[in-house]
Order: sequence, then structure tokens, then C-alpha cells
Amino acid sequence: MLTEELMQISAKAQRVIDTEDRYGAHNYHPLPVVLERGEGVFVWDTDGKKYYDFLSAYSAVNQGHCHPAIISALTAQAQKLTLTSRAFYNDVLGEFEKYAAEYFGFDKLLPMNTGAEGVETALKLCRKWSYEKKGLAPDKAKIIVCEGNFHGRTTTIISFSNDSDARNNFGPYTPGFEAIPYNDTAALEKAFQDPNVAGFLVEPIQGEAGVNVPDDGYLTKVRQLCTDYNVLLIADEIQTGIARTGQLLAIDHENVKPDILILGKALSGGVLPVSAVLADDHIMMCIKPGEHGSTFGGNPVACKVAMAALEVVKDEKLAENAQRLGEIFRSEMNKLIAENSLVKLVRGKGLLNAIIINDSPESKTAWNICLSLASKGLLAKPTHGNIIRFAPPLVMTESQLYECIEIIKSTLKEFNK
Ligand code: IF1
Repeated sequence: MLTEELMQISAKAQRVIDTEDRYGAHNYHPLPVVLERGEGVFVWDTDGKKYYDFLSAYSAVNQGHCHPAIISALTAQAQKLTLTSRAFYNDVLGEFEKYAAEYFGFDKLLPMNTGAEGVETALKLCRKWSYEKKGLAPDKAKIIVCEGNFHGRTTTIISFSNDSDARNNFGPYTPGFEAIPYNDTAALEKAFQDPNVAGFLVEPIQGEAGVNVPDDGYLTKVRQLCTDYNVLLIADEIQTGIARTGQLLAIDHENVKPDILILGKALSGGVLPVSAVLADDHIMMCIKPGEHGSTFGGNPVACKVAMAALEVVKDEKLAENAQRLGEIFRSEMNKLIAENSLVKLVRGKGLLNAIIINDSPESKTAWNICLSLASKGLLAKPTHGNIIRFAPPLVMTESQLYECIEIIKSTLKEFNK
């Protein structure tokens, strides 16, 4: 089926698309929807059409688009002091560091901007700790990662990706990483036989891999192995954190505390890039003045926005809401498996869910389903061909969720073979 058969693109929207096509790098292939406004669970396109947002900017707008409390924190600070650099102190950074460190239960926080910068910071911190505390020989530190990982797009991060699109023709690659199968503690223990292992970087749920949820108990066993072998457990909660999976952190489902926690995305409620790395003193104090940093890291606007974003999570009980609505969503989607040959599997936790479409990843089925969903006022996007991720803002109400479930059900019925 052609795009035009599945959704109409106005001349106004097409002009915007053409401009981006002409002047912008072609590093994405967006759905042909041109958005201009967002509020809560809704976004509107340039023709005034209203949509439920079921991607939430890849879990960055957990608190809903343009949350008033976060926007007012942004505008108030933006009219006072936006950036000092870390050459001087400012009156907001310490307040944020204290607030967030106590919020997540760590001694200290290192503020950065993008998620990838947070991951890079965690990798550097882990290596530094392994030389200065674990006593590894210089340049020998190895960090274990998982097949199917997605941790960002820097040269070092894609060096340990096994996604050909993310990795091809970006070499030479950074050494010092080894990939093992996800959700496999036997493989992890085998990798830990190498005394040069410094850390294990893992997503508590693999987002980009298609909401890959590990077995119950996996993270508990990972924690035990990391402790036994004196390896740092580094949890990338950039996508799964901030209440997305029904707990404050996805790793909280097993009451596991990582040695290094990486946050991003919804740490700012999707208002501007804010990431952070949290760790206790025996790790964090391995980085000395002048050994790491960033121009915008910990800027006053980012700090005020992040504190407001975290306040919203608590005040509006977003984790509890995600847990409750997620159970409804999966239960309703699972009913489809019996009724609709197209739905092969449903998986997720809280409001991070995905359905696996019963068609080849190369087919356009998932893409065409998303085009049809968009025509009915619901925005979602396939990840890896035949998997559609469903991740609305966590402020969604039960009645809104049921309305969206009906849209999804009726659309899937159209495509049912
Ligand atoms: C794109 C994926 C999601 C992340 C985890 C670190 C980062 C991300 C677990 C880096 C970022 C984003 C990046 C964006 C699309 C999106 C994505 F499809 F790429 F893989 F969500 F699944 N750790 N994920 O999910 O954070 O530097 O982007 O702030 O690059 O296409 P960032």
C-alpha cells in the first residue's frame, strides 16, 4: 500500500517536509507528520490535527508535553541566569546535585547533557576506577556490554554496538569492549573470568532492541556476579528510568542498586537535554578537577528544569500510573493474539511496551500500521522492522488509554490477514 492510501499529507506539511529534505541531513526517516504543538499526551500537526503521542520522544516526555510546572521552572531561570560554565559556582547546581543524589540514593551526581554523554561519562568513570581502585594495568580495562544494546551514537558507543546501521563505516572502533548475549548470566560469569573486566553496562530493559524484557531475577543475579567479581554494574536507565516502567527505575523492579546509574531523557521532561551519572564516593571521587566536564553540564536552567521534572514524577505518582495502565494495555493487547494473526507477541513493563508483528522485519507492515494509526490520531513508530513500540506519556488517564486501545485494535483488524 502507498503512503497516500494510508494517510493524507497536506500541501503545507509537504512544504515543510521538502524544506527539511533539501536543507537537512538525511539521518532520519520520520513518519510524514509535521508537528507544531504539544500538551500533555497530545500533539497537533501543522494542519491542526490532534494525535495521541505513543512515542513520547523515546520516553523523554514522560511528564507529558510542555508540563506547566517544568516550563515555568525553565522560563523563570532562563530570565535570571542560563549558563556560568563550571569555571565558577552557581546557586543552583549544588541544590540539584543534593536533590537528585538523595532522590535516587547515591552520594554524588555528575551532570551532563545528552544521554550519550552520560554513557561516555560512566565508561570513563568505570575505567578510571578500575585503574585507581581495582588496580588494573594501564589501558587494560575491559567493559562488558550486551548484544542488541543501544547506548547512543558516539564513536566509542557504536564501537560496541552490533547494529550494522549504527556501526557500519564509522571505524576504526574503540577497543576495550566485549559483547555477550542479553539476559544470560552464565555468559556474564564466563566473561568475568577475565581479571581485566572493569564494568558491565546494561539496559535493565533493552529499548531499541524492541522492548526486550529480561527474565525475572536476571538483574539480581547480575548484581551478585558484579559484587563477587568486583566489577561495576552500570545501569543505563536513560530510556527505562524516571517512572517509565512502573517503578522509578526499571532496576527497582528487583530492588537492585547499580554502582553507576545513568539518567537522561525524561530527567528534564523532554524540555532540554539533561543527563546525569550517579555513584557513591568510592567511585565518583576517582575523577579529579579538570579530568572531565562539559560547557553546559549542570547549567542553572537544566538544574531547575530537572528538579521540577523529578517533582512532577512524585507529585503526580507517575510510576504508579504507569504500572497500572501498563497492565491494562498488555492485557488488552494480549487478547488480540487470539483474535488477530498479525499480533505475535506483546511485551513490556509499565508504559514501555511493544507488539511484535507477525511479518518479516523487511516487510512494510509495521510501518503501514503506524501510518494508519497516525491517520486515526495515534502516533507510534516501528523499531527494527516488525516491532511497534507503544510508550505514551505517563500522565495518560485510564479513559484515554482505553480510547487508544480501541484505535490500535481497529487498525490492526484492518491489516489482519
Ligand atoms: C536516536 C534509539 C531509543 C537510549 C539509551 C542512551 C541513549 C538512548 C537506552 C542516548 C537514546 C534515542 C536516540 C534516538 C532514538 C532513541 C532510541 F532508537 F535510538 F535506540 F530510544 F531506543 N541509552 N535513545 O535509548 O541518549 O544521546 O540520544 O540523548 O539516536 O535515533 P541521547
